Amino acid sequence: MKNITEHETILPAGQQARPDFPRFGVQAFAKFQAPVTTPYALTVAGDIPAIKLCPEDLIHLERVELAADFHCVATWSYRGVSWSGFRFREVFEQLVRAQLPPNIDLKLAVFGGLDGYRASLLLEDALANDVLLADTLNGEPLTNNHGSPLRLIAPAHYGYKNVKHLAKIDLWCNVHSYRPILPKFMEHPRGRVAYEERGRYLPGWLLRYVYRPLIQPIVRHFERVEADNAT
Ligand SMILES: Nc1nc2c(c(=O)[nH]1)N[C@H]1C(S)=C(S)[C@@H](COP(=O)(O)O)O[C@H]1N2
Ligand SMILES: [Mo]
Repeated sequence: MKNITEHETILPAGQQARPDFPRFGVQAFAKFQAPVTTPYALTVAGDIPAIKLCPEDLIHLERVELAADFHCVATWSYRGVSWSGFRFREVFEQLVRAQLPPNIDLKLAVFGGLDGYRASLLLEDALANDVLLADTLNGEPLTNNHGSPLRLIAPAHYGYKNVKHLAKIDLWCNVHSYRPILPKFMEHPRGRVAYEERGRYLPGWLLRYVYRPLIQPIVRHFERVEADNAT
């Protein structure tokens, strides 16, 4: 098992630490519950012949442990969370690349969740050393709250790029082959935390003030739905 630690001592611009790690995201998907007993089935498609991957395919890859801070675009950060899983790069190089037509120039990876959520990364960003398909959080299998059975972890990118309940990865040659699920202004093509790429059109520092008041209502909404699900 390989270890990567990416814990920053100073929080990135505009971020504030939270003591807890809330379930967060698009409120329309709050009711979603991942099936508990079914193992993941990941379809890789797009401009390439579709490939289906299951846990038995990934188990042969090197398992990587990653300790990193998690930064939501709405300005909360949860520090020092530990994930384990497989590098997306390994999955791409060892399980996908061999099946590709020669000279194909893939540029974009679109990650889709079982709940209908999706987000994109430039393929170049997705192939970074610290981008994982994670199946554990702090040594335990992922729970529904944090994206069971498998989620994307890209710690250099805002939380909204870290797709939970991963079911599909579409690889495209054209970066425009993608209809964002979020309103377009909210989705930056890269979403890098270090450059405060919170959204398109508006500067990151301005979006801090737009998003920050939404944190508490969204966290409460997810908590309420979870309480209802439990009863
Ligand atoms: N499938 C799915 N993935 C998602 C979301 C979502 O609504 N559905 N929300 C995103 C957002 S905005 C954030 S901040 C993180 C939150 O992850 P957490 O619930 O583990 O804190 O998940 C991201 N991935
Ligand atoms: Mo977020």
